[in-house]
Amino acid sequence: MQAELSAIQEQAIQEIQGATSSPDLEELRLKYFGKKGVVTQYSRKLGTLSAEERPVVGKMINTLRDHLEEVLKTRGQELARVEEEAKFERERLDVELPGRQPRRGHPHPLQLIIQEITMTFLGMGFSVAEGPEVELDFYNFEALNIPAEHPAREMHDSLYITENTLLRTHTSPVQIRTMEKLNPNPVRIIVPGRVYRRDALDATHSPIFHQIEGLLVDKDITFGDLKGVLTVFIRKFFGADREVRLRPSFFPFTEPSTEVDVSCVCQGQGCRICKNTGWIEILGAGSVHPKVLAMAKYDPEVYSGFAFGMGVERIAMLRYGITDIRHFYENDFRFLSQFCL
Ligand code: FA5
Repeated sequence: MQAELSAIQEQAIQEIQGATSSPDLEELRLKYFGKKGVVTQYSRKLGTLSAEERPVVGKMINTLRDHLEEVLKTRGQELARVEEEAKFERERLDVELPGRQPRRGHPHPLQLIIQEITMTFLGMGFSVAEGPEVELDFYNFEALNIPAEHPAREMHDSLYITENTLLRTHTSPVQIRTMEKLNPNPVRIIVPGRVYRRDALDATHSPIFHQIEGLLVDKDITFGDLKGVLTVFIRKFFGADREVRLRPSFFPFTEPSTEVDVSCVCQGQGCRICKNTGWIEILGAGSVHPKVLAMAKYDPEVYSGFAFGMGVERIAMLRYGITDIRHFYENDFRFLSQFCL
């Protein structure tokens, strides 16, 4: 039996030291010490031995058990260390790696233009007013001296919601709404906002675009004040060397009316931007029509004023040299990221 036990010990040590993982080692532990394990079987046989043999064999089995348990423990520790190292390697985290930067947002180029224009007028004492985009026919047309059947309604291809409500075709209705609110105080407002027209989308037209309206109403306001304010704005926005030109025009809500041109960067040499004219049209304006003042219950004998309105997209196109209005709405990151501050 001693020889048998020695053979078992030799084989068990070989197997234990050859184990390559903790589960393999556990299997070997069961093979030798489990309920039906090799060493366990020998312990059970002790009862069948004679009284002289029993202590001798019992001692041999105990020695074998102690030895194998020691070898199992040592191998178990070795494997645990190797496995832990492998786990660390697998899960290694480089805490010094620079993180992924979230992409920073920035204002849309149209917002940049609106902000810049608004700031210029705030500096001249104007304040910002707003009005609804879904507007009553009364404010969009009637109160601005554009009665039903007036040919000027055709200039604005409108999107009606009901017979009486439409998506505003310009920011001018805010003139009336603000005058109603502030009456009889003076008015000095700038109105940035979105407007809607049944225009087909092309390089210079969009069915949804932005305008900035201006309105100043007080006593003794003249056409000269309009020219002065617009000249300050244009030189600040386009450059100190720019000239301003007023051409006669027509709007039902201003009298007299004018279209305002700014001299081109080519300084009259003629270029593609100004179509070789040396001038670029940027806004419509005029003295507030007495009928419009009266509609908002300002006495035209006492009060006078001026108003102007400009298309933000067209001004942004001039400022940034953009040749197609559609770039503003397509949200192409390659385009938008050029306006990152
Ligand atoms: C008006 O809308 C007047 N309310 C402006 C005004 C206000 C005049 C106060 C006098 C006093 P007009 O229809 O011309 O005017 O439009 C003003 C500007 O909006 C145009 O000069 C142009 O720059 C811009 N615009 C007009 N239609 C479109 C469009 N479909 N897409 C982009 N911009 C447009």
